[in-house]
Amino acid sequence: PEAPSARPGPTAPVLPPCPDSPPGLVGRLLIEFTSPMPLERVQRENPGVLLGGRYTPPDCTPAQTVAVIIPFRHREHHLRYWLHYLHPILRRQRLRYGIYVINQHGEDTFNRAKLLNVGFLEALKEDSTYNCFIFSDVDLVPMDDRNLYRCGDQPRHFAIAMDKFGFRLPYAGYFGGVSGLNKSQFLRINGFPNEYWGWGDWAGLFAHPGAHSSLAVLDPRISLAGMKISRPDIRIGRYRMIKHDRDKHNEPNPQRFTKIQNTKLTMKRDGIGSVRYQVLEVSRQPLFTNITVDIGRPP
Ligand code: UD2
Ligand code: MN
Repeated sequence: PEAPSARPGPTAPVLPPCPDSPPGLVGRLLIEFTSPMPLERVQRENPGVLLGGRYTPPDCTPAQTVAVIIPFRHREHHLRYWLHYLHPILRRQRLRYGIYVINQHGEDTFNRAKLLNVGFLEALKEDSTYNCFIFSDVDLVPMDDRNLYRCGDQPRHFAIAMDKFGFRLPYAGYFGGVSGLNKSQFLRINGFPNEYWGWGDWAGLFAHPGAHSSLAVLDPRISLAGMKISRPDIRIGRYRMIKHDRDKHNEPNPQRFTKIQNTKLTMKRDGIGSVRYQVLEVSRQPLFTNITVDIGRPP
């Protein structure tokens, strides 16, 4: 019989720290989105994941506790693929983690960045030991498990080589898709803006092709805070995005370019320190925690 090693107490063995490079990673992965993915199957395949989508390695003590935050509305079929692929990857990476799906209530304009702010605060309410926050689109799956979902001494950009961009970085300051900051980095940039409604938020302002060069400093919050983006090797940071049309109520925001230029003026007052919202429901599902939230609507 197994020893109750997970239970705290005077007799619980102290597990060694998790290794920097986890053994048992497989490298390049085959990722495809052809046949539908029933949630029951994903649950069956991930018995070690605890209620709410929590996981702790059984054989070592990780240095960080990672909250994965997913902005969400009406993408259930994408979420099932995401859970199917990501749980085994994160497990192999020997992470202590939790999955938070931040579901925007209602049909007003979508606001990805504000949902991410909500995710940061709500994850910390669930577990104050979270010290690494990874913000991921629901439709992005890494193609290589050596792309470690951890935080470092600079903000980390994970999704650097996407199939839809020909597996290249679309432009130098690109920080979209999947990115991670530790708690102090996140607070240093005052989180994300709450005022970018619609498509083209802070993290992905690559909106018009050809304008990339003029938008090369796209994450002014990070550079204004004196930090630099860290990235994996281009051969490892590869991703597949599930093909999709633009959602309803997520139209490109025509003010996105002027807004980003004003970041220097607005970032102190608009961010994690000023986010207003109302949590409508927290529900712990077998593979993730769903937090449904009313974030209001654009003025
Ligand atoms: C790009 C960026 C994304 C973000 C966005 C601009 C990449 C790979 N991704 O994504 O990070 O900067 O541009 O806002 O560069 N979502 C819902 N329901 C909705 C609308 C959005 O769940 O109705 C969520 C979902 O997690 C989705 C994410 O928001 O993956 C980004 O929206 P998108 O996938 O429509 O935008 P996309 O692919 O152009
Ligand atoms: Mn997408």
